[in-house]
Amino acid sequence: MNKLAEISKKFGYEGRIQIIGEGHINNTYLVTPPEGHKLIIQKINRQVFRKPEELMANLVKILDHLAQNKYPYRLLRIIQTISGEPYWSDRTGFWRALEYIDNCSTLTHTNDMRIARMTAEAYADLIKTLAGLPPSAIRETIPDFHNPQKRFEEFIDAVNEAVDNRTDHAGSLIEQAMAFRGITHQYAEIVANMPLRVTHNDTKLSNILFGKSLDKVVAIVDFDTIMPGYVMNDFGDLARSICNTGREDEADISKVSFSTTLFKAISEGYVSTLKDTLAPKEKENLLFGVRIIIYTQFIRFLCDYLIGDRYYRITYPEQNLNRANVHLKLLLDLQGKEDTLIEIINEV
Ligand code: GN1
Ligand code: MG
Repeated sequence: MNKLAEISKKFGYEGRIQIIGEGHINNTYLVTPPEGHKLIIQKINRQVFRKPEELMANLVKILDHLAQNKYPYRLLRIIQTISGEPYWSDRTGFWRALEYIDNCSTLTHTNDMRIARMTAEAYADLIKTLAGLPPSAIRETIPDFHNPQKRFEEFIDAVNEAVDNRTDHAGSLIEQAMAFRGITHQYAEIVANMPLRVTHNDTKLSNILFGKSLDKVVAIVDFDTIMPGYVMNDFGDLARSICNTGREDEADISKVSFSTTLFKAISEGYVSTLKDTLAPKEKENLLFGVRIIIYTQFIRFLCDYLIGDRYYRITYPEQNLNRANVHLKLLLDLQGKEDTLIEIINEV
């Protein structure tokens, strides 16, 4: 029996197994039995999530909290192994299973204001419902995940340890990453007295399950990086994902720009949902969150390209270079549109 079928059996499921999802880190499979419910099995990447047991303990707490606090979307139920464990761990890896929510659509990209707004409202609803869960109750699944200063240090190491002739190839990107470095100091000042709360930390469009006809949000998925964080980072990553007029790894850079109309849609959705939840300092720095997350993602992709693609899954050789390039373009475009964006965010 092949390994995946064997793992699936540990959770009491047998059936057709296929790879699904858009994730860059974990491996996700769908098990379709001849009849009855389908199952998701995931192999957690232990290089990235060093303590998957803590990740699972977080997940249990988060799901419980949401279930008990009128969370308006469906939750992914954890499916235990037949011997009643919340996961299966062996020589081949750390495996967990989740209930599959059928009849949904996912998107990696949109130019529809309604979808942008719905997505923003959903991620804002999550923040709102998690507001009652103390950050100290949740472990950091990846330490310094959104710490731009740490990311910058990693980037400098990557420049020094770069493989092949990748520093030549990425010369102008490296220069730009250095030129924007001041933003990491600004971040440190801003977060010095910013409230910590429990945040999602990976608020991209593809982590939303919509109804088949894209009429509503059914569920938010990928709770693995839910941990103590700053709301501006969630808003920033949402903007990075939704407002990009191109794909995350767009090779034709002329297709990439930061859409102010989509920004207006997500700002309205996010702020209207959270107006009574957020502190003034959190509201004031939402736009800074966009800048810092786009910068951080830029150097994270660049870093991985330089060290030889060891972190993110790639499907073709220069994908991480493309991803970095896209984020630099977004950062530059954002700079040019700063006044309009300030106006939009102040208005909402
Ligand atoms: C990774 O694996 P996935 O696709 O859920 C990454 C996020 C990035 C995202 C970019 C643990 O998320 O931080 O924003 O790629 N997750 C981790 O698409 O590094
Ligand atoms: Mg993720």
